[in-house]
This record gives sequence, structure tokens and C-alpha cells, in this order.
Amino acid sequence: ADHTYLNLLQYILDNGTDKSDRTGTGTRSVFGYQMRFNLQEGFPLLTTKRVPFKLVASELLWFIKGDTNIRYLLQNNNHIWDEWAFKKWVESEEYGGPDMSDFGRRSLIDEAFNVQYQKELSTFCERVLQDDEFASKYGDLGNVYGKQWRNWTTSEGESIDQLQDAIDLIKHNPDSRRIIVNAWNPEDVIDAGGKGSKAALPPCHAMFQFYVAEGKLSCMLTQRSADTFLGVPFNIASYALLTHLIAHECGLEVGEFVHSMADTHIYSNHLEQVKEQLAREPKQLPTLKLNLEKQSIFDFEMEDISLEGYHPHPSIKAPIAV
Ligand code: THF
Repeated sequence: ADHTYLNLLQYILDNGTDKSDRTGTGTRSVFGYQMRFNLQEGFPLLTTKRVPFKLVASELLWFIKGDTNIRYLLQNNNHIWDEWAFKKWVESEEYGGPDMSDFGRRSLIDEAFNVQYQKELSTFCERVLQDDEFASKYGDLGNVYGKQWRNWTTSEGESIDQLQDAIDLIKHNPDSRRIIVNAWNPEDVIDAGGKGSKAALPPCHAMFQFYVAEGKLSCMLTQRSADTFLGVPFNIASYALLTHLIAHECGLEVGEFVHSMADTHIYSNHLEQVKEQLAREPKQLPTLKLNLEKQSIFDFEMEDISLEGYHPHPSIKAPIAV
């Protein structure tokens, strides 16, 4: 798995174009790249840097529950979505604290501001955890993954559970070429992140499809925008875990995870970290252990999911672009 990923990093360094982006950070990017991971060869959690698997797992369980409120993530000490909820809060009428505009960029260049920002952010998280009303107003990211996967709303006002439908197709019509879950809802994507918008951020991993052959379940993800250093290691592990969970429920072995990416970029403030990672030697992949007494993927909790034999190189810190 690491070699496949390291090849991508090297490919972007060698062939990428320097390109500006929404966040103002700057990226080096290529358009269109595909990776394949044979899930029989081990669980594809990178070993050339530590990837926090517990954060991957709790984020996936959050999607699977159909939850879109960061409270569940915070209860699991998972802070990877904080910034998007925080942004809604500091841009709201109700917010009365110090000016937090453009906090993602300013926190990196202004240490005094960063101290203030960290304090505001942790106060915000504490409030989402403690205050139900505040949480439902400002902890919710709107129509993001969980909503579209489990509770897509039709023009007639009905709800579609795409994930359950996909599982039913895998069980009852495994040759189907329509086993698709689509997170990209054009109506909700209009002005996403803007005031009054329906989603805090348009989905990056936009749609995925399953394929059954020779008793094995494979999954292909189409991702519109890929933050190669921070996001992609999470995305690979997340969809690999989802494929394992669904294969388990459906009595299948795991096949491949195929990862198709469109705008595939390295943020300019991740380039040093990328070079450090490229110099590392991959290690043996870990093995995923699921609680086999659970059947339905909807019953899985954090304690039912673990890894064995994960001995990665140390983590490499990098700032997230907001
Ligand atoms: N925005 C950007 N710019 N990149 C993304 O990958 C991304 N996501 C989600 C939403 N917006 C995004 C959030 N996913 C980390 C990893 C995944 C994230 C967000 C943040 C991250 O910082 N990982 C650190 C560890 C963090 C920690 O320990 O708390 C790491 O080293 O891996 C793509 O879906």
C-alpha cells in the first residue's frame, strides 16, 4: 500500500502544476490518477507515517450512523471536522468573541492570533459537548456525508437510505452495475459553506460503487478533490474499512479498493513533509480485526474494530487547509 501511495506523491512532485486554490494556500496538482489496493494483502493503513486509525474509524462510524453533528466525533476525541463547524459559528450573528475571519491561514502565520484561536476553538468544542441547543445549531455541518448516505431527501420529500440499498443489492443482486452511493447532491452543493447553505463543505469523496466477483467485494471511490498528504491516507483506510464491514455483513471476502481521484494535490505547506515521508522504507501492513459476533454494519461501535500489527514510522505533522 505504501509503495502505491509513495508513487503518487512522487508523481505529483514530478508532473504537478503549481495552482492556486480556494483556501489560498497554493498546491501542486495533477488531474486524474488511480490507485489500486488489494485488500487481501493486509489492511492499507500507511506505515511510512503513523495514521491515527481510531480517528478514521470514528469518522466512518459517524457517516454510517447518518450523523452530521460533530458532537459524536468530539465524544470520541476526534477533532478532524472541528474547523468546519467552528467556521459556521464565528461567522454567525450570535458570535461575540474576537475576530476569527480567515482563522485557518492566520493561525499559521501569527502566533498571538493562534493562541487566541486555539482558546476560542476549544471553548467552542466544550460548548458543543455540553450544550444541546448550541450543539444542534452550531455542531451540525448540514447535508454532508452522513445525511446523503443514509437520508437523501428526494424532491417529493421522501428519504433514500443509499447505504442500506447498496447492502441489499450486494446481498440479493451482486452482479448489479448500479451498486452506488452518491454523496454529491447538486442542490445542496450550491454555495456550500456560504451563509444559508445546506452543507458546510461539498463532499470530496463524491461517490462510490461496489462490485462482487468470485466471492469478493471490491469498492471504487471517485474523489473530486484529494488532499494527498493529509486526507488521502484517511480516505484509503476509511473505504477499506467500509469494504471490510460490508463484506463481513454480506458473507463475502474482501477484494480490491480502487481509488480514482480528479484534482489530486499536495498543499505547498506539505512539501517538506512529503519529502520526509518519501525517504522512509515501508513496513509490513497491519491486519484488521472485527467483532464477528456483530452482523449488521449499523451495529458496529468503536470497541468492535481494532488493528493488529501496526508498527508505523512516527507521525508527520502538517497543517490542514480550511
Ligand atoms: N479539507 C482538507 N483541506 N483536506 C482534507 O483532507 C479534508 N477532509 C475532511 C474535510 N475537509 C478537508 C477532513 N478530514 C486530518 C485528516 C483528515 C481530515 C482532516 C484533518 C488531519 O489533520 N490528520 C492528521 C492528524 C490529526 C489529529 O491527530 O488530530 C494526520 O496527521 O493525519 C477529507 O475528507
